[in-house]
Amino acid sequence: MPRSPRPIRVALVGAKFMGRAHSNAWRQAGCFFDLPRPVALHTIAARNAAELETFAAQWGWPHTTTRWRDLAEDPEIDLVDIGTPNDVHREQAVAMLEAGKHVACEKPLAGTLDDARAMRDAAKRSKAKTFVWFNYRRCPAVALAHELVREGRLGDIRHVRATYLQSWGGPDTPRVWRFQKKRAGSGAHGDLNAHIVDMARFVTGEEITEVHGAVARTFIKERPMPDDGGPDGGGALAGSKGRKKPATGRSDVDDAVLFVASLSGGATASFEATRLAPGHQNRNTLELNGSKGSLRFDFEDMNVLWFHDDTESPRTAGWRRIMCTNAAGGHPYAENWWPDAHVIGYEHGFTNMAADIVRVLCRTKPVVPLPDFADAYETQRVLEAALLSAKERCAVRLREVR
Ligand code: SOE
Repeated sequence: MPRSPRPIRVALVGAKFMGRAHSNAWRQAGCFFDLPRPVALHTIAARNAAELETFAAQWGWPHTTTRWRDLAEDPEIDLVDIGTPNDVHREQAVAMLEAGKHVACEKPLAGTLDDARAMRDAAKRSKAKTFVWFNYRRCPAVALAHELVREGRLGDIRHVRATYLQSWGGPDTPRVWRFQKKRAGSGAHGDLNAHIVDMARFVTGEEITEVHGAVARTFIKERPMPDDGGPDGGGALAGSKGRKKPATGRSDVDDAVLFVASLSGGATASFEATRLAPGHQNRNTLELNGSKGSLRFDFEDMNVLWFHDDTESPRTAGWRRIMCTNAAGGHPYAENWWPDAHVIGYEHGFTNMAADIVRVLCRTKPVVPLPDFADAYETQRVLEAALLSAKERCAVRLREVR
């Protein structure tokens, strides 16, 4: 009877929104993917002891600790997954890398470029592997876009148009950590532009070379303090409708950042992130126009990729709506989920990513490339260049931001 391979034992720091998304992903990966080694949920670490026990029981974490440093000292843990606010990514990731643990960290890599650089350098010094949860790369439609560009179906890329429009940041939303510069580093910019900058780099395979101009806005400067007694208040998207009116606190981060840039292949690019676009709940969109065609993606219709093949005769050319769920058609991840057009959702991108992390740890190929700390650092440089451009009201070349 062949011995079953030793499981990859995972620990997770953080039991809020990303704690749920990641717990689900680690639990589901082995169910929907035929992986070289199984995943074992080992320990969940979070600050609030009462919440922790409930979370552990609900999600099946056998061990708990309120001291995240315990994870570095536990020889039974192979990978530590960091799902905490941006300001503690560096401390936690560096400690785990120095203890020889593999690290998967939520995006953005960090709240500041300095912290991100320290994380990148710690990863360089370590033999362990690193990953950053840019989960939208693993929407099948985005992964297909990546493949089509690589196959040359768009030709030379001329324009990238990316937006990430949300609307949860209204005046009733409490001053959770995402509205505190010292915790988050920036607001919608680091939270949302991080995703679309990564997607643009991933799908085009090119780097941003210059930010020509950026504008940052904080429309709501005072927010109700979270009334749950904790320093961070409710989850990321918690509203406060109906709550008693607590004191207010200053929001010192952007509610929106827009910027225009150039890509290394010569394309123009525009990026817009906001938490104040009523009518758009999680509208993460990307459009590419190339010399041979165009493609566009909208996360709010996440199973579909629109493709226009401009080499077709004008008699039949037009936007093609590709439902990216066809296993026989080789759509990324389609064979792991449901029959054609039995669509998948937000959480499946995380499960796809957990499966690809296991594949990389077992030295097998992920379906599409996974961002490590060095890759995510390139996105962080772009975020920093845009903030500099907005602050100094000038163009910023990426070579000036190291
Ligand atoms: C809040 O803006 C948020 O939860 C982001 O932090 C996530 O990365 C995004 O996937 C959904 O919205």
